[in-house]
Amino acid sequence: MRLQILSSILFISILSFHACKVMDTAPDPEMVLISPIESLSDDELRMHMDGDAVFNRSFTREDGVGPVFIATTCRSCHFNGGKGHPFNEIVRFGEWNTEGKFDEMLDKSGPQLQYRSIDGYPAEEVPEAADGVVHLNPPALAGLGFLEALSEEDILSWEDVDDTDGDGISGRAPYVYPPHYALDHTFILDEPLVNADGTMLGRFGKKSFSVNLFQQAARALNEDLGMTTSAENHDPFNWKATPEQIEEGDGVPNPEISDAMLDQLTFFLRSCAPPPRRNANSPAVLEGEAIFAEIGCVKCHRPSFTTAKSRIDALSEKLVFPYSDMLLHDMGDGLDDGYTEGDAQTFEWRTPPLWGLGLAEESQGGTGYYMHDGRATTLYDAIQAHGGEAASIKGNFNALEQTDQQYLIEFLRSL
Ligand code: HEC
Ligand code: HEC
Ligand SMILES: [Ca+2]
Ligand SMILES: [Ca+2]
Ligand SMILES: [Ca+2]
Ligand SMILES: [Ca+2]
Repeated sequence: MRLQILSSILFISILSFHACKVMDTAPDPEMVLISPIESLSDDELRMHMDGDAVFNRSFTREDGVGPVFIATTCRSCHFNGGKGHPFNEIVRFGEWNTEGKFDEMLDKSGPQLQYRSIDGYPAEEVPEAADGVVHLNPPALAGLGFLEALSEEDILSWEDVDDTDGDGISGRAPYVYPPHYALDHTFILDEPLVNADGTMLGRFGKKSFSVNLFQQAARALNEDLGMTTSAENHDPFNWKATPEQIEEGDGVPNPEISDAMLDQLTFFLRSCAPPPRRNANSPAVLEGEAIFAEIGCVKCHRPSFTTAKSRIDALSEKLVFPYSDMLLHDMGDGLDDGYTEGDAQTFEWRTPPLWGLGLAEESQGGTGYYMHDGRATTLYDAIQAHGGEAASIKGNFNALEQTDQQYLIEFLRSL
C-alpha cells in the first residue's frame, strides 16, 4: 500500500518533469538524475517506479540487513542516482601470496569490507595482512541500461590489445566468469555471448566484474546492505564472530527479499536515463568538444554507440553518447592500488562513462569526486591523474593554451 502511494507521488513528479523538459533552461539536476528513459510502456514505467522505491527504501534489521553491512539503502551512496562522496566509499582488499597470486581472503571475510554490523555482532576490519586495498567512490548510475544493451561486437571493434596502430593505447575487453544466476536471468540482449570456457564480457563495476545489472543489483544488495536474495542467498559474515554468532547470523530467514523486488530493482537500473546535456551548443562547449576529440581523449572515452536489438524497446537500436569504450586500460602506477578482481589487472580500469559528469559537483554539495577512489576534486586534477596508456594524451592536454584547456573542461561540465 505504502509503495503504491509512493509510486503515485513519483509518477506525478515524473509527469511534471516531462512537462518542463521543453523549457530552455538547465533542468534541476536532482530531477534529471532519477528520470526514467523515454518511451517506456506503461507497464515498464510502473516497474521503473517500483524499482525506484526499492532503490530508495531503507531496509531494517527486521527486513534482514546485516549481520555485517555498509549501508541500509542504495540511496545513501548513490543519492539520486548520482556520483558519490568519499564518505560512502567501498573498501575491498586481498593479499598477494608468495606465488604472486592474489588471494581475495575469503577466509578473512574478503574481499569487501563491511564495517557496520547489527547489535551484538562484530563489524569487520581490513586484516593486517591485506596488501592490496582499494577505495571505490560510488559512480553515477544513469544510462546503465544502454551500456548493457551495447553489442559485444561493437565493443570489441575498439580493442587494440597489442597496440597495432602504435598510438600507445590498447583497450582490452574484460572476460569474467559469471555466477550461474546471472546466466539464468533474462538478458537485455537476445543472445548474450558465452565463450566456450564459460566467460562473458564484463560490463559493470570499475574493473568490469559484473556481466549484467541483475548480477550487480544482487551483489549490491548482498555485499553493501547484507540483504539476501534467491540469487545471492548467503548472508555476509565476519570470520571473527563466534560460532554461535555465525550460526545465528541476522536471525532473518533467507532469502530476505523477493525475486519480484530484485527484478524491479534491476529494471530500475536499466531504465534510468542519462541526463540531458546542458549548454551543449555554447561556443565554448563546442570548441571544447572539438579539442576533446583532437587531442585523443576520444580514443578511450568513445563518444557514441548504437545499441543492439534489445528485449526492452526503449533501449533497442538507440544512438547514445556514453563517452566510454567499455574496455580496460593500463592507467599507470599512480592508479594502481595492488587490488584486482575479475579479469582486470591491478593497474587496469574500465573507461568510465562521462555522461552526467557535469552534475557531480551539485549532487555532492559543491565538490565533485573523480577517478575510482574520488582522489581528484576538480576535472583538471582528474585529467592530471591519468597515466599509463593515457600519458601521451594528458601530455597533449598540458600542451594546450590555458583557454583551450578551459574550453575542454567546459565541455566536460556540459555532459
Ligand atoms: C556503501 C555505498 C554503496 C551502497 C550502499 C550501494 N552502492 Fe552501488 N556502488 C558503490 C560503489 C563504490 C560502486 C563501485 C564498485 C565497483 O566498481 O566495483 C558501486 C557500483 C554500483 C553499480 C555499477 C555501476 C557501473 O557503472 O558499473 C551499480 C549498478 C550499483 N552500484 C547499484 C547499487 C544498488 C542497486 C544498490 C542498493 C542495493 C547499491 N548500489 C548500493 C557504492 C554503493
Ligand atoms: C587510455 C584511455 C584514456 C584516455 C586517453 C583518457 N581517459 Fe579519462 N579515464 C580513463 C579511465 C580508465 C578512467 C578511470 C580511472 C580511474 O578511475 O582510476 C578515466 C577517468 C576520467 C575522468 C573521471 C571520471 C569519473 O567519473 O571520475 C575524467 C573527467 C576523464 N577521464 C577525462 C578525460 C579527458 C579530458 C581525457 C583527454 C585529455 C581523457 N580522459 C583521456 C581512460 C582514459
Ligand atoms: Ca541479511
Ligand atoms: Ca566482508
Ligand atoms: Ca592503439
Ligand atoms: Ca538472513
